[in-house]
Amino acid sequence: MKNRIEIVKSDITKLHADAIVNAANRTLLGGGGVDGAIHQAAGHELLEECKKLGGCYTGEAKITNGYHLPSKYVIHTVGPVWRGGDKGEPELLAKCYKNCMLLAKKYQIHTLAFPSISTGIYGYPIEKASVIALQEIVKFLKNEEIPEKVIIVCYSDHDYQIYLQNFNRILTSEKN
Ligand code: AR6
Repeated sequence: MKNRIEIVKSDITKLHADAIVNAANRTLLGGGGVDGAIHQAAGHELLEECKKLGGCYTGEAKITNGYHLPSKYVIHTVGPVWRGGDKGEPELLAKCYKNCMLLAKKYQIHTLAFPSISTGIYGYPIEKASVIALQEIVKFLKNEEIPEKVIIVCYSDHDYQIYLQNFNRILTSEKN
Protein backbone atom coordinates (compact mmCIF):
# COMPACT_ATOMS: atom_id res chain seq x y z
CA MET A 1 0.00 0.00 0.00
CA LYS A 2 2.87 2.33 0.83
CA ASN A 3 4.01 2.53 -2.80
CA ARG A 4 0.51 3.08 -4.19
CA ILE A 5 -0.31 6.15 -2.11
CA GLU A 6 1.83 9.25 -2.15
CA ILE A 7 1.30 12.38 -0.10
CA VAL A 8 2.79 15.54 -1.54
CA LYS A 9 2.71 19.25 -0.84
CA SER A 10 1.97 20.96 -4.13
CA ASP A 11 -0.41 22.86 -6.37
CA ILE A 12 -2.67 20.22 -7.93
CA THR A 13 -3.01 22.20 -11.18
CA LYS A 14 0.71 21.64 -11.85
CA LEU A 15 0.56 17.89 -11.39
CA HIS A 16 1.13 15.46 -14.25
CA ALA A 17 -1.42 12.80 -13.35
CA ASP A 18 -3.90 11.00 -15.57
CA ALA A 19 -6.65 12.75 -13.64
CA ILE A 20 -6.93 15.32 -10.89
CA VAL A 21 -9.96 15.66 -8.63
CA ASN A 22 -11.75 18.97 -8.24
CA ALA A 23 -13.45 19.88 -4.94
CA ALA A 24 -16.39 21.52 -6.68
CA ASN A 25 -19.86 22.72 -5.69
CA ARG A 26 -23.20 21.36 -6.85
CA THR A 27 -23.44 23.69 -9.86
CA LEU A 28 -20.08 22.50 -11.25
CA LEU A 29 -19.72 25.99 -12.66
CA GLY A 30 -16.58 26.99 -10.79
CA GLY A 31 -15.89 28.77 -7.53
CA GLY A 32 -12.99 29.65 -5.25
CA GLY A 33 -10.23 27.50 -3.71
CA VAL A 34 -8.95 24.57 -5.71
CA ASP A 35 -12.03 24.75 -7.99
CA GLY A 36 -11.12 28.28 -9.07
CA ALA A 37 -7.49 27.32 -9.60
CA ILE A 38 -8.42 24.29 -11.73
CA HIS A 39 -10.83 26.27 -13.92
CA GLN A 40 -8.28 29.01 -14.38
CA ALA A 41 -5.53 26.60 -15.39
CA ALA A 42 -7.77 24.42 -17.59
CA GLY A 43 -9.24 27.36 -19.52
CA HIS A 44 -12.78 28.28 -20.55
CA GLU A 45 -13.31 24.99 -22.39
CA LEU A 46 -13.66 23.29 -19.02
CA LEU A 47 -16.52 25.58 -18.02
CA GLU A 48 -18.22 24.93 -21.37
CA GLU A 49 -18.11 21.18 -20.76
CA CYS A 50 -19.24 21.59 -17.14
CA LYS A 51 -22.29 23.58 -18.26
CA LYS A 52 -23.53 20.47 -20.07
CA LEU A 53 -23.33 18.23 -17.00
CA GLY A 54 -26.36 19.55 -15.13
CA GLY A 55 -24.62 19.88 -11.78
CA CYS A 56 -23.70 17.14 -9.32
CA TYR A 57 -25.11 15.96 -5.99
CA THR A 58 -23.02 16.01 -2.85
CA GLY A 59 -20.99 12.79 -2.64
CA GLU A 60 -21.27 12.10 -6.38
CA ALA A 61 -18.63 12.61 -9.09
CA LYS A 62 -18.51 13.52 -12.78
CA ILE A 63 -15.62 13.46 -15.26
CA THR A 64 -14.49 15.96 -17.89
CA ASN A 65 -11.44 16.55 -20.02
CA GLY A 66 -8.50 18.46 -18.53
CA TYR A 67 -7.98 20.83 -21.49
CA HIS A 68 -4.93 23.05 -20.75
CA LEU A 69 -4.03 21.20 -17.55
CA PRO A 70 -1.12 18.76 -17.56
CA SER A 71 -3.67 16.06 -16.59
CA LYS A 72 -5.88 14.39 -19.17
CA TYR A 73 -9.04 14.39 -17.05
CA VAL A 74 -10.68 16.27 -14.20
CA ILE A 75 -13.00 14.35 -11.89
CA HIS A 76 -15.37 16.78 -10.20
CA THR A 77 -16.84 15.83 -6.85
CA VAL A 78 -18.89 17.77 -4.33
CA GLY A 79 -17.86 17.39 -0.73
CA PRO A 80 -20.19 18.02 2.22
CA VAL A 81 -20.30 21.35 4.01
CA TRP A 82 -19.27 20.78 7.64
CA ARG A 83 -22.30 21.25 9.92
CA GLY A 84 -20.96 19.71 13.11
CA GLY A 85 -20.44 16.15 11.90
CA ASP A 86 -23.83 14.58 12.66
CA LYS A 87 -25.54 15.50 9.40
CA GLY A 88 -24.06 12.66 7.36
CA GLU A 89 -20.83 14.49 6.58
CA PRO A 90 -18.47 11.51 7.17
CA GLU A 91 -20.49 9.20 4.90
CA LEU A 92 -20.80 11.85 2.19
CA LEU A 93 -17.09 12.62 2.28
CA ALA A 94 -16.24 8.90 2.03
CA LYS A 95 -18.62 8.65 -0.94
CA CYS A 96 -16.75 11.45 -2.74
CA TYR A 97 -13.49 9.53 -2.59
CA LYS A 98 -15.10 6.24 -3.53
CA ASN A 99 -17.05 7.63 -6.48
CA CYS A 100 -13.94 9.38 -7.84
CA MET A 101 -12.00 6.12 -7.69
CA LEU A 102 -14.86 4.22 -9.34
CA LEU A 103 -14.72 6.70 -12.23
CA ALA A 104 -10.95 6.32 -12.36
CA LYS A 105 -11.39 2.57 -12.67
CA LYS A 106 -14.00 2.98 -15.41
CA TYR A 107 -11.77 5.33 -17.42
CA GLN A 108 -8.59 3.30 -16.82
CA ILE A 109 -6.95 6.16 -14.99
CA HIS A 110 -3.68 4.90 -13.60
CA THR A 111 -2.58 7.92 -11.62
CA LEU A 112 -5.21 9.90 -9.73
CA ALA A 113 -4.57 13.00 -7.62
CA PHE A 114 -6.91 14.23 -4.87
CA PRO A 115 -6.94 17.56 -3.07
CA SER A 116 -8.19 17.56 0.51
CA ILE A 117 -11.91 17.63 -0.26
CA SER A 118 -14.18 19.83 1.93
CA THR A 119 -11.40 21.06 4.25
CA GLY A 120 -11.18 24.58 2.82
CA ILE A 121 -14.24 26.73 2.21
CA TYR A 122 -16.57 23.87 3.28
CA GLY A 123 -14.94 23.83 6.75
CA TYR A 124 -14.48 20.10 7.38
CA PRO A 125 -11.86 19.69 10.14
CA ILE A 126 -8.66 18.49 8.50
CA GLU A 127 -7.83 15.90 11.18
CA LYS A 128 -11.16 14.09 10.74
CA ALA A 129 -11.32 14.53 6.96
CA SER A 130 -7.80 13.20 6.40
CA VAL A 131 -8.58 9.96 8.26
CA ILE A 132 -11.72 9.40 6.16
CA ALA A 133 -9.84 10.17 2.93
CA LEU A 134 -6.98 7.81 3.76
CA GLN A 135 -9.19 4.97 5.00
CA GLU A 136 -11.38 5.15 1.92
CA ILE A 137 -8.41 5.20 -0.45
CA VAL A 138 -6.67 2.29 1.33
CA LYS A 139 -9.90 0.25 1.31
CA PHE A 140 -10.43 0.82 -2.41
CA LEU A 141 -6.86 0.09 -3.48
CA LYS A 142 -6.84 -3.15 -1.51
CA ASN A 143 -9.60 -4.50 -3.74
CA GLU A 144 -8.75 -2.87 -7.07
CA GLU A 145 -5.75 -2.63 -9.38
CA ILE A 146 -6.84 0.64 -10.99
CA PRO A 147 -6.05 3.37 -10.10
CA GLU A 148 -2.54 2.05 -9.64
CA LYS A 149 -1.46 5.13 -7.79
CA VAL A 150 -3.24 7.79 -5.75
CA ILE A 151 -1.54 11.07 -4.93
CA ILE A 152 -2.92 13.20 -2.13
CA VAL A 153 -2.03 16.81 -2.79
CA CYS A 154 -1.83 19.04 0.27
CA TYR A 155 -1.67 22.76 -0.22
CA SER A 156 -0.24 23.77 3.14
CA ASP A 157 2.56 22.34 5.21
CA HIS A 158 0.13 21.96 8.12
CA ASP A 159 -2.22 19.74 6.07
CA TYR A 160 0.73 17.81 4.68
CA GLN A 161 1.98 16.95 8.17
CA ILE A 162 -1.47 15.80 9.30
CA TYR A 163 -1.95 13.54 6.28
CA LEU A 164 1.53 12.05 6.72
CA GLN A 165 0.98 11.33 10.42
CA ASN A 166 -2.40 9.73 9.85
CA PHE A 167 -1.12 7.70 6.91
CA ASN A 168 1.71 6.30 9.05
CA ARG A 169 -0.78 5.54 11.82
CA ILE A 170 -3.06 3.64 9.43
CA LEU A 171 -0.16 1.68 7.94
CA THR A 172 1.07 0.74 11.42
CA SER A 173 -2.35 -0.37 12.62
CA GLU A 174 -2.75 -2.51 9.47
CA LYS A 175 0.45 -4.38 10.27
CA ASN A 176 -0.76 -5.25 13.79
N1 AR6 B 1 -3.88 22.71 -5.17
C1 AR6 B 1 -4.13 21.84 -4.16
N2 AR6 B 1 -4.94 22.12 -3.12
C2 AR6 B 1 -5.51 23.34 -3.10
C3 AR6 B 1 -5.33 24.30 -4.11
C4 AR6 B 1 -4.46 23.95 -5.19
N3 AR6 B 1 -4.21 24.78 -6.20
N4 AR6 B 1 -6.03 25.43 -3.78
C5 AR6 B 1 -6.65 25.17 -2.61
N5 AR6 B 1 -6.33 23.92 -2.19
P1 AR6 B 1 -11.44 24.27 -1.13
P2 AR6 B 1 -13.84 22.76 -0.31
C6 AR6 B 1 -6.74 23.20 -0.98
O1 AR6 B 1 -11.92 25.46 -0.39
O2 AR6 B 1 -13.53 22.97 1.12
C7 AR6 B 1 -15.11 26.25 -3.98
O3 AR6 B 1 -15.57 27.56 -4.06
C8 AR6 B 1 -7.23 24.00 0.20
O4 AR6 B 1 -6.13 24.52 0.92
O5 AR6 B 1 -10.86 24.45 -2.48
O6 AR6 B 1 -14.24 21.37 -0.76
C9 AR6 B 1 -16.06 25.26 -4.62
O7 AR6 B 1 -16.68 25.80 -5.76
C10 AR6 B 1 -7.97 22.93 0.98
O8 AR6 B 1 -7.06 22.17 1.74
O9 AR6 B 1 -12.65 23.17 -1.31
C11 AR6 B 1 -17.03 25.00 -3.52
O10 AR6 B 1 -18.00 26.01 -3.43
C12 AR6 B 1 -8.53 22.02 -0.12
O11 AR6 B 1 -7.86 22.39 -1.32
C13 AR6 B 1 -16.19 25.05 -2.27
O12 AR6 B 1 -15.07 25.87 -2.61
C14 AR6 B 1 -10.03 22.17 -0.33
O13 AR6 B 1 -10.41 23.53 -0.18
C15 AR6 B 1 -15.65 23.69 -1.91
O14 AR6 B 1 -14.99 23.77 -0.68
